[in-house]
Amino acid sequence: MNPDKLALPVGTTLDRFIMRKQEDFPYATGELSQLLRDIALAAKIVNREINRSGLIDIAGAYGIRNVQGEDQQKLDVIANIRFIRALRNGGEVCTILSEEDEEIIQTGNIQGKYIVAIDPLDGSSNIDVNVSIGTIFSIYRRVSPTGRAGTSADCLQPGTHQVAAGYVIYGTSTMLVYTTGNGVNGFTYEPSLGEFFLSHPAIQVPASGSIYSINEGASDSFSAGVAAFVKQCKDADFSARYIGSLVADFHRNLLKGGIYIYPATARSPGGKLRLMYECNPLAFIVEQAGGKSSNGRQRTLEIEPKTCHERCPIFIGSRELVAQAEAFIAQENAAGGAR
Ligand code: AHM
Ligand code: MG
Repeated sequence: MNPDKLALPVGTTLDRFIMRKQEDFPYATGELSQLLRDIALAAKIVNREINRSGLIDIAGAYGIRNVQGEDQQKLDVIANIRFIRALRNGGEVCTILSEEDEEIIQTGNIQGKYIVAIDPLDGSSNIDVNVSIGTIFSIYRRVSPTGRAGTSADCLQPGTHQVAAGYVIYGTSTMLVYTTGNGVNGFTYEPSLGEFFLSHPAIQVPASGSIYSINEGASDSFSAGVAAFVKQCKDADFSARYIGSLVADFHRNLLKGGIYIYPATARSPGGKLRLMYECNPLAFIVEQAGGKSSNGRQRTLEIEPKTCHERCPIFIGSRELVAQAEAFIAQENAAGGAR
């Protein structure tokens, strides 16, 4: 009997996939590959901790106190610690920009060539109610010389300079999706083997779609262009889908086609989402998948960042829908600005 029929192959692991991709570049040193593996390792640990999130609230039952007798910290803080530790131990990253830390973090790896911007646990207000959450990351090559600490200039590069970006979605299953600028691939975590396996090769976002994702609770303060675009979506019988967890909303629209919008609103006049570790990584991924991302007027990846934690409006997803939203905003501008 054919042995292949007795035991089906399990598929391509993330590690093997990363190694194969590295072989495509004869001068690659393997440092970026190592960095991606470090992120995947931290993601597995965070996944384990998220899966116990209901249990660790039960005092004593599942180790609410650590060995030093300290109280368990909130999961977003734990995720931050896990990713920072993995990147520090990996040695390839000199500086980290994290949503959880006001200042940039020096890993002490002064020879490290890379910078990571990360939102360790996005949508963390959803943890308590068992809704999908995610990690978003972006990787840059440092511009300052090695041999000393990284600088804020290393962290303030436009999105076009990203060498890799990705996200992890902790959902019905856990997935890691990433790009190194040569298409987008998705990997699903197999918990019993402790491995991510290639499950979504060469992801392409549909050119159009019939899903719009925006927090319509803020509709009173939408600009005229945003309001007109949303009306068009309704007139065209689109479905409204808004989880309130960026990675989950983005991931669904990436696979099914649609548009995610977080515009300027009264409560968040400059938009809510952060350019460096929310908008830019997802913009890189969506473009690599054939989609589009903009702040309504300008391609997200071309925004020149001024501060590490700056925010921007975002319109992201299927390219035709984002282009239509931009057209409505251009009309609004021509008509004299926001209402
Ligand atoms: P966070 O970084 O504090 O978790 O906030 C980001 C989250 C996104 O995941 C989500 O898309 C958005 O905030 C939802 O905001 P709102 O509740 O204003 O619609
Ligand atoms: Mg966030």
